[in-house]
Amino acid sequence: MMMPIWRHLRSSRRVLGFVFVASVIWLLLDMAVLRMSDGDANSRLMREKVILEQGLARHQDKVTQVGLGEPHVNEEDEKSDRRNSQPVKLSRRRKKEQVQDDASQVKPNAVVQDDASQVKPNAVVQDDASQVKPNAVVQDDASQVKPNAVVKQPVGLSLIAAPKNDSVVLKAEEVLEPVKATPNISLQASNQHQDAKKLPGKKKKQIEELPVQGPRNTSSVKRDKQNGEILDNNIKVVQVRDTHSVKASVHQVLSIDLTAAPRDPKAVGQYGLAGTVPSLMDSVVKKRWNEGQFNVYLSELIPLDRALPDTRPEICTRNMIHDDLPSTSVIFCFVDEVWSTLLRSVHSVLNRSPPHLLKEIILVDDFSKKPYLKDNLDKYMEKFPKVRVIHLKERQGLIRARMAGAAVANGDVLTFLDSHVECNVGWLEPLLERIHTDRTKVPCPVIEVISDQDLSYKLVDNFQRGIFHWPLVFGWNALSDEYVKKNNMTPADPIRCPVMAGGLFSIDKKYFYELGAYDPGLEVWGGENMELSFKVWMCGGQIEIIPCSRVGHIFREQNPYQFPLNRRRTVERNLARVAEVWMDEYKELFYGHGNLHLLEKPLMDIGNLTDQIQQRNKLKCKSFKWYLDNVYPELEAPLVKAAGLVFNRGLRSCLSIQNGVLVFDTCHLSSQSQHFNYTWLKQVRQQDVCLEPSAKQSLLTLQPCGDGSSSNSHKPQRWLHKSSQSKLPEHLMVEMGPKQMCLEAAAKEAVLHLAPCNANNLFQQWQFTNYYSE
Ligand code: LR7
Ligand code: MN
Repeated sequence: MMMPIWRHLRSSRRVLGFVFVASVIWLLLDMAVLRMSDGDANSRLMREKVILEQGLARHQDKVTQVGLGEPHVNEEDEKSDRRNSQPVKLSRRRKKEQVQDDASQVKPNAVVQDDASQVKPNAVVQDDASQVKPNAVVQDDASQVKPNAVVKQPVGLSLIAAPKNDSVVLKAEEVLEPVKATPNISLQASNQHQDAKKLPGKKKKQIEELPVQGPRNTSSVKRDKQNGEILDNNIKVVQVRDTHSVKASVHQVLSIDLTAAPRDPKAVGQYGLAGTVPSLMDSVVKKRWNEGQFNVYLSELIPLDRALPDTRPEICTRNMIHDDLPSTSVIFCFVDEVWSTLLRSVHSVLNRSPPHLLKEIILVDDFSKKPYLKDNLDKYMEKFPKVRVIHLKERQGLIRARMAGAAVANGDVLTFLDSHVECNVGWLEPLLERIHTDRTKVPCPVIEVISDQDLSYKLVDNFQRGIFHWPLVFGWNALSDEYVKKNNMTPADPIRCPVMAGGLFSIDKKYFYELGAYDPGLEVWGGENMELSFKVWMCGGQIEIIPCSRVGHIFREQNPYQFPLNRRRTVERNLARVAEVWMDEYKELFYGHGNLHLLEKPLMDIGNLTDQIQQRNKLKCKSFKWYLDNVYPELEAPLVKAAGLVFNRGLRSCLSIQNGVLVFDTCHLSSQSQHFNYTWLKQVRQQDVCLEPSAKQSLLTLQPCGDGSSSNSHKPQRWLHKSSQSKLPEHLMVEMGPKQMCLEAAAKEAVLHLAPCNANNLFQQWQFTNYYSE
């Protein structure tokens, strides 16, 4: 009985042995096929990653020589490159040491590397995206883009690998304040950051100017001499150190950069250096400036795939990333964007994103007028199957244009970018990693500066966060040294931001829709960054800047496109919608800081807000007070400008309401009937009643307080007091028709009336007990 089983087992063993040997051969063959495969960059990437991991797992130091491939070659070259290439392509930019500024070496007249001429004049794909929001008419659905379109798949993919660290264990860490990116890593921050010269940032503009969001404090990036030497030898020497016990589900951040070995190292603007234009071209530069409100002429001289200095804090290159990150759709919306900058933006994504994470790039043309953004663009992009172009049939403004892009996106995550950016090495994974950790996180890259003048790429100061000043004006603010020290922060740790800049961020697609996306009532430009930030924070999410993700953006002094209505009014109206929906009683601070005119409804109709308010209630979002207390406690936000007793200097007694009548009384701090507030809407009020001049005589009455708008005839309740605009700051001044009148205590009868303003009259001078704001 036992024998047959034993024999059977023996033969099974043989079978097993055979199976094992066959598997090994199969595996080897498989690897060979994988290596031979000239398939997409994705499999190449995976292959190289596998090899990289194998190489790293050998527990011994070794030196690998790496040839630098060209970033863009044709298919034949690509194959031969593969045949000849070293099995492991590792490179590591020696960016930190021996930094040398040799911008002077850049040839001013380098050839423009725009290869649009090579584009095959192929069919233009047209379809309509039925999912797009009501008004956003979409013409083009690139999901139908021909799969066999010619793709110039760049080779020379190089994984910029840093030594792995044994002690690294990726933790699904939760956000405490401050956020620690990689809690178990303690490595030195990049010298480049520490050494970089700090250039004085441009001064913040006044709130009232409603500026295009301003430039940032930057340090100029200098040319990497080491990199230049490497290029000369065409060889890179990379130290690969010991590593083991890295969890199977994570890998070291991929630092893909197909531009790492540029074809023309001397090209204008190469490595993010400043470009120069011969002075005889000044007039052309000037003439073409208005096309984009930056140096459009120079931009055309710079390669579309120029290399950039890797500006990440060095520690970032050691970060561990989950293997199963969500994929993303990158959405660029644009109106009349300059050709070279739009294409440079797209190429920077294609060249520096892990292909398996980049589901697609969606270009939303917001009804541009420039002809080159129509067929030419479609044809150019046919070469890149991942790129889809959507032409809106009407101008929607950037907010609804983004929603049109989101509506047709197939990725798990939406990544929005402005259309004049350059994504830097390793930019994408750290963003997606944060969402993978927690889908309610909304990560933003560090936004670095591409100069509007010379298009140089400048890194910005560390530890900057996005904030706002009244009345909802975006700004940057550095975390204090004490804060950084106290919390033991490294330059790679995520930074919690009260608000985002607006243009560059990733968000889980489902979460974006759960939040109700953007308010579609926001027009053209502005305010949507506040809206999304408040919505995210108050409804349970978080906005963060991820220092290991860096993207350059051309900061401009003016918008280069038309606003269908006046720019200022458009932005004010958008902000008023945001304030009305999200800011509760604090909206008065928004109006009070120079926006009282927005309350005058006949002049400014901010539209219907029912859906937005319903959405907020549905999500049971927290109050604006909670937001201020927990997210942005540094903001000065007193609910009233002044409060307490209202003391008359002449009469030396205090205003009081007794039996519904205004009288004077001996001042008593404890007397509630003597307590008044001076509000942001300029009302002098006690509970719900407000001081208001009677229509006919110059006497005073108490009236229910209005909402501050003139439409319900409560404009007379506005009193000017302690105003910088007033020459009589101690007075309480009110507009009576064309003239201003002042509140005066009649000396004898101790009653109130209005009188022509008189600077020296003490009976017209008033003092509240406490002032919270000038
Ligand atoms: O009607 C329009 N339709 C569009 O498609 C108007 C604009 N756009 C496009 C435009 O082509 C561009 O790609 O929208 C994008 C943003 O417009 P910009 O570049 O004129 O804006 P900005 O960089 O001056 O402004 C910042 O604030 C805006 C407020 O609405 C947006 O949020 C921008 O995305 C945002 N940009 C950034 O956050 C980059 C860093 C700036 C800072 C600080
Ligand atoms: Mn922009």
